[in-house]
Amino acid sequence: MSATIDAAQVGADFTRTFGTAPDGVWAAPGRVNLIGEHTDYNEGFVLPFAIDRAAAVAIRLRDDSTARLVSSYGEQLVVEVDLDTLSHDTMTGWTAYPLGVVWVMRQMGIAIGGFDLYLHSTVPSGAGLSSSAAIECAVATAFNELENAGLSLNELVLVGQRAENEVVGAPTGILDQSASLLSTDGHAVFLDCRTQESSLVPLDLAAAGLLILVVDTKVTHAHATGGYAARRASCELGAEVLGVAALRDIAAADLPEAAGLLDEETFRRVRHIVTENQRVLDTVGVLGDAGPAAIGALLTASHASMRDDFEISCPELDLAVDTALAQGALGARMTGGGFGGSAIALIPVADEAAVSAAVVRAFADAGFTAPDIFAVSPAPGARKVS
Ligand code: GAF
Repeated sequence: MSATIDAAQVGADFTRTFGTAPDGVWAAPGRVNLIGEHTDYNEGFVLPFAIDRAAAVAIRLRDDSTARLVSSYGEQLVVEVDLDTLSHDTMTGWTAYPLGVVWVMRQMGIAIGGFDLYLHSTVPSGAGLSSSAAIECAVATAFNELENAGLSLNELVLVGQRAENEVVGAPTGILDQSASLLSTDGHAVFLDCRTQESSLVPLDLAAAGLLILVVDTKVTHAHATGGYAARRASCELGAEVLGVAALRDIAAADLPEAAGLLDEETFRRVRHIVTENQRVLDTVGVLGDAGPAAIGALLTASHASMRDDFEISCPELDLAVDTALAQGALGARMTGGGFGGSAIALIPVADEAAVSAAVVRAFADAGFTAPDIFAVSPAPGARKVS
């Protein structure tokens, strides 16, 4: 599957499916989070960038209240619903992402009527690269424009997050939607998740002779269940016991005292968030001073913190990171929510083949499913593409 979205093809697939041309095609990218994991819902800092893999939706408005949705994935069955009967707890499968966004926007008073929608995505699902946020942001961007809703990018971020929280049922933060909506080519997005203030940080990997390799371990995860929610609950407990609004308010200097107030496990969860916030700030500083070649140690320290303190890594992610480092990566870490998904490695361009081969070999030797490995670079955010 080609990673690049072919807007004309998506439009043609819409026309073939529904018999008329779409009103437009909108695309929104997946993301790699360079650093700052699980800090978003603790009102802290993150530093993601959009990748050149995206979800694209072709949409045509109808003059009734029917929505018909088709995805290029699988059997291409038409899912048909009456928007007037839509309820936040009845949407299932992939259509929960586009319909969730429509439900939230209608809740906000935006008069979205019936529509036909065709989805094509090149963001692998379950790989920790925000395939769901990519769909949400493409759909939110489309209806913001089609209905002249006038929502700002930060408001669209919150639309996507509400769809994820209230419809899909995943208690996620604003990292993924912010990356998908706020990114521009060649930059990472430095975001303060408390205020939603953001700035663009130049990330010219090629000029430094570097690239970021993604290792999709093929261990899939879902944030609506299990570990993600448990980590969030631990963080909330930590903040409550420490008497702060969010763990953002705890500084490294507070950790010795926190250790005496928290049970051992909650303390390690808190320590990850506190040190990870500092690593994001440090990474932004180092990028501005010495450039990307100097951030490797921060990335690797972030992985160790997620593996040992936050306990969201898995053997496949650890093997990807360790193998890349042994093969000369400047830094490596898992990216995204964890419990599977992808690792990233910052490597010299010349080492791409050797690092990839070493990781493939290590996975085979360990008896793991073969990983998917590809290079990414900072790409533009959500936009109309046709
Ligand atoms: C997932 C969530 F959707 C984000 O909000 C964020 O918490 C991330 O995991 C971990 O940093 O991608």
